[in-house]
Amino acid sequence: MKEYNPKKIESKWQKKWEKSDLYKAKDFAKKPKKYILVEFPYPSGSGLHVGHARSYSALDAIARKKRMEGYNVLFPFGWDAFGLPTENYAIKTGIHPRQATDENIKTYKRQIKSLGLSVDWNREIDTTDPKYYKWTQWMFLKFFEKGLAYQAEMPINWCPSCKIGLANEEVVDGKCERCGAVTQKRQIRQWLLKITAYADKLLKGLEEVDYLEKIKAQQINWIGKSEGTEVKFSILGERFSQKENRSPAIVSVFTTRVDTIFGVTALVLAPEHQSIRNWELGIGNWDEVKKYIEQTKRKSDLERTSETKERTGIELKGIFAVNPANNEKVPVWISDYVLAHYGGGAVMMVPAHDKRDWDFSDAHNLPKKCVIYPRTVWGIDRDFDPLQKKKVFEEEERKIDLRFSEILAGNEAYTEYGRLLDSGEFTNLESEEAIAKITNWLEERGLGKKKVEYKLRDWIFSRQHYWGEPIPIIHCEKCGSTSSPQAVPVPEKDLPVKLPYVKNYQPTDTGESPLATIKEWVNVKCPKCKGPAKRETDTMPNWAGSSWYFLRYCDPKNNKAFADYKKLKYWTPVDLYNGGMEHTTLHLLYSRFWHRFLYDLKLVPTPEPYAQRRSHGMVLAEDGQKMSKSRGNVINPDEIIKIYGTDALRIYEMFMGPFDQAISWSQNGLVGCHRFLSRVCNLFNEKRKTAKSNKEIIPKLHQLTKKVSNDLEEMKFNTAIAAFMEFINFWQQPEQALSPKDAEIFLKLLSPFAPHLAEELWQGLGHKKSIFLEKWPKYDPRLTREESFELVVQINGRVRDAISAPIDISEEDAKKLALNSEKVQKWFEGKPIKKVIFVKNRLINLII
Ligand code: ANZ
Ligand code: ZN
Repeated sequence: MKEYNPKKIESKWQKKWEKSDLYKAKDFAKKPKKYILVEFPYPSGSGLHVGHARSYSALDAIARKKRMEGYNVLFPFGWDAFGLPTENYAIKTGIHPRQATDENIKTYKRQIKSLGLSVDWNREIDTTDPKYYKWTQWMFLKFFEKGLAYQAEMPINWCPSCKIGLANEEVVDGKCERCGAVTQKRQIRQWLLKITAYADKLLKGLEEVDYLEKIKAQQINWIGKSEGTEVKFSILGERFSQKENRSPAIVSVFTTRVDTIFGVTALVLAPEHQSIRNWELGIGNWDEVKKYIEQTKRKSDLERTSETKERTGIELKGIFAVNPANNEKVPVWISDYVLAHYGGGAVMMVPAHDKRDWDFSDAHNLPKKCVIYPRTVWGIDRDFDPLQKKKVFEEEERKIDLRFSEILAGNEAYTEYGRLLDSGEFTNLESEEAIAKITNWLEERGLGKKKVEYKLRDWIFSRQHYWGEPIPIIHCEKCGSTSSPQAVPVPEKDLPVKLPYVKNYQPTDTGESPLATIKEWVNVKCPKCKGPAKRETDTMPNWAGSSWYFLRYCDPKNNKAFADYKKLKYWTPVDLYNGGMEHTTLHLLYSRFWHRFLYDLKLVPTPEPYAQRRSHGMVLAEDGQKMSKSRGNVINPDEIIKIYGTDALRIYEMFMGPFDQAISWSQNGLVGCHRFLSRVCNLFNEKRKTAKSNKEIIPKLHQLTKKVSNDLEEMKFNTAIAAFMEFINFWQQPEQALSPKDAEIFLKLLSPFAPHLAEELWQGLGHKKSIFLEKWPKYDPRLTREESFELVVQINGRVRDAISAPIDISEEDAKKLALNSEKVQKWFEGKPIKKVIFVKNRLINLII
């Protein structure tokens, strides 16, 4: 190729690669397997976006390298195609979701192919294909069989103006995303999957996998395991006691700080607390209370627990609670900062030691009682030198006393552990010990017990929409089991329950799915008693199909099972899974749960689905904003490819910044990458005939090999590409030359990043077979030792400069070098150096 012209070569190679099935993953091949997975996209009407191209290009580069390293690589692709956007599009345009989906998939597939990804298209899947969702339904029935799919009354977001149920993501700031009306909560009967039964397994499993730390941390927080104490408060009231034979009502609270129980000043209930209705007669200000309960319904949990919001609440007049630790009577309040679905929906209020309680008490002029004395030096370290101890103690005591007086004066909440004050027989104990002892004490008296709580809630699995997998259940008046009255599973032989064709996808104004209006579909015979029965009309959420799609890639055409166990055994777990951070607590957690359930049924070979999880940052528009249709700042990869070619787009997407960080698009950056490829092309034209590489360039080539190999392993794509650019600058000098064999090494290294150009130049060197059938280059470690490194210079432990220094530089020389730097000098102002800390080949720290 004379001049770099991507248009001439890219589609040519894409066609050749596809024809020769170059990227086919072979079941049971002798080579070691590598399963590399990118999250499959939702084929929306707006087409592919350069954000998609970032992770796809990067993971493709890894897949290509792994093949060249001798792995049997599975790098599949598919479509997560059920869901609301398509349904909404259908409502707007009258185009059937099936037709819209097919068209969108076609566009996406063309676009993804134009990225030159090394995908094995034989394994393509589509979650809306009945042959696929048959198995999603089948798995749902397994959950049902095991009692992990159940029905309950749950609130949905209801838009009173559009008259439809909204998904959480369609509610923005408490308002309907489409019309802006304030949404309400409506109770309807829904299906749930009992993910909470797997809370502990999901936590434990994290220990076995290699996920980014921030991903693990988010899942751990989301599951929110909390160990504490359940404490029972009895509720009394004048009007209660007048009724004969009425045992006092009991309210259980959950606390992680039972050591503060002697500081309780009130009992606070969530407005939704079940007991409140039973006390209507006993509550003096019922009307006011009722009003507050109504108001709460409109708020989201996020609003309710926000640190900054005003602490509202109402006292329940006429009743009070008894603190089981000291039999003290305390008032009972309701407040929306107490959540209904956690810890029994009630808290014991300890304002002196809890920030939220503190704010609440401040807002309502309630008393605060301090019962935890801040930790003293004695409490922490018992074997101090007595003289020292006295001095430090006096010093500390003064500080602590100061703080303590603040706490006592009601100016500050002390929320840490300490020593108990005014706590009856537990006074003077340390918090840790007190928690254990008070819990025991309560337990012996039947007033409380140890308890573990989780933040994780069961997964609401119903959607009142059309474009989803029908839930394969038939409701029969006569049949059903006691746990799920009247719900009869569709027999396996009748799966899939296909989505019927409809003309109108508009949700009904009862909140039911549009399927409810299709009488011929809804009315069926009960599979058990053959009596008249009705189909379930809710569909599954779009998280259903994506919970197991990686299994289907292992055996996509199987019609006897969701996948053959032996194939699963060969391919799973996924070795590397890349996806968005926004999926950490949804898809990633759901699919781990789903997989662990299948594992417990011995249907899959490993407990965890993904051995490694990594995540990419978003690509923002040039102005730093999120790309979106409404802002008109979306960049379409088609346009880029047309002008600059796929390889330039790929290189730029990987070069733009550290892979896990969000980054703004830069047209200049893209142009620079195109120029880089032209230079590579020119170099191959100009320097083609050299027989021998010169001495200087050989170590550079080995260093490049090492850098690119390691950086790809660590997903540092940007620094790998920077190394190519540096190498090219060197090679470009007139006196530098690479032999054909060495130039081939360069091409092999470049091939995962710019596959089309690499293949073209490779075959230009006279090769008949693809470069992707070559072995990944090795380097000689003796040649890769750098001659210089970045010496970090610190002053008093703070980094002030970094200077290039020869490897193995001595402390003396390093010091000289550091003192020569202007940046360093300006920190001295004539002060002498007291001490030097020197870490060889790393840093020098000057203490002044
Ligand atoms: C008394 C107390 C005193 C508390 C103190 C803390 C400090 P985690 O770690 O999140 O489990 N709590 C319990 N149920 C609640 C609910 N439904 N809504 C809002 N808050 C609730 O936190 C447990 C603590 O959160 C519990 O311990 C309770 O406040 C509060 F000095 O009880 B604590
Ligand atoms: Zn029946």
